[in-house]
Amino acid sequence: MDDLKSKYLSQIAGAADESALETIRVAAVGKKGEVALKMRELGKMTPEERQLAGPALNALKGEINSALIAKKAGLVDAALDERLRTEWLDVTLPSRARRVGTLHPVSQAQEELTAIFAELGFSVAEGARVETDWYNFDALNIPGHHPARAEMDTFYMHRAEGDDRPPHVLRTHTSPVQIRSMEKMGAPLRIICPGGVYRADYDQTHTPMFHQVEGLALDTDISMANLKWTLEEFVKSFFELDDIELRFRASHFPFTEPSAEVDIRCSWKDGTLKIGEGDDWMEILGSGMVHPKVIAAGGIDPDVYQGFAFGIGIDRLAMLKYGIPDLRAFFDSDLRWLRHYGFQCLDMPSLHGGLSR
Ligand code: 2NM
Repeated sequence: MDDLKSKYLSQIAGAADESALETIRVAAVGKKGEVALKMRELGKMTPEERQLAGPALNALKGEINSALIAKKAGLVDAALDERLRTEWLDVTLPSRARRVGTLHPVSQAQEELTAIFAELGFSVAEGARVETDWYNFDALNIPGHHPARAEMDTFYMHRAEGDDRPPHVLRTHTSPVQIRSMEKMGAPLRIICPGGVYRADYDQTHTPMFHQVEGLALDTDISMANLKWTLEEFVKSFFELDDIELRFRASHFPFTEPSAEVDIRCSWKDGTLKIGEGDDWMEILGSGMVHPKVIAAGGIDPDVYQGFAFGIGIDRLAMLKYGIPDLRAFFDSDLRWLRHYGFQCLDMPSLHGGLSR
């Protein structure tokens, strides 16, 4: 019995896991285990022998069972310790950036320029992309016969059969939003209107849908000087340059008088464009003092209020700032292109946080 006891207690002590322990349990104290076999021999003993062997076997069974229970508890503890050691997690670590998609360069540029103009006191106004011809053309001093209507390559929406009203158009610029804002909010007014616009034009540098931001500042004492300063501040901030030089070239738009196209100083060396220095100029936007007829169309008295306006192509700004060579790739929805040129969605640009990190 002492042999049995030392054999099983040492086996139990050496068991590596719960299944080894179970094998030992079955062999030692199971129904057909060694202790049970010994108990069956009690019947062949004399009463005196049995009186000694019976309690001794019971005690052995109890000792083995106790050892099994204690060992099992030890193994469970060890297993838990091992899990705690290997599955350890530092919950104070920053979360891992997970790519669920990227922000399109046009959206990134739009967020950046919105942050810049917000700092200059401009709020954002948005509107529908389907407009009446009045808001898209007439209110902007572009009457029906005006060549600008044809030049704009407008997309016209069909009216129902027998409906003789003029057709709706896909807006060719975001100016209709500015007219509607003048009607709604009156003057003084400082807004930018970013968004998609449409012109029937498709080649290397034109897509039928592109993005524009137009700005409008109306007050009782606005001049070209305010326009010039505002645009210089914007261009400096957007391209993150301390020194930029703008060139205002006389131009013509139906909705502004006087009008100016604005160029930025740049250089082309070895096929790479550098903005802010060099001997070249590149046109980046159109601008001017809002035509009195346009102010009146917005329901505001042009004898009291005057203002400046400007229009910039967001897609081209994005190409220039992020070094994207091909405009048409902007609208291909190619995931590899988006992963390459896209921005992290949660990195919202701000002047204090940095525009494009
Ligand atoms: C440009 C150039 C010059 C412009 C005018 C207006 C409005 F609605 F206020 F009259 N918004 N934007 C404007 C002026 C746009 O784009 C090249």
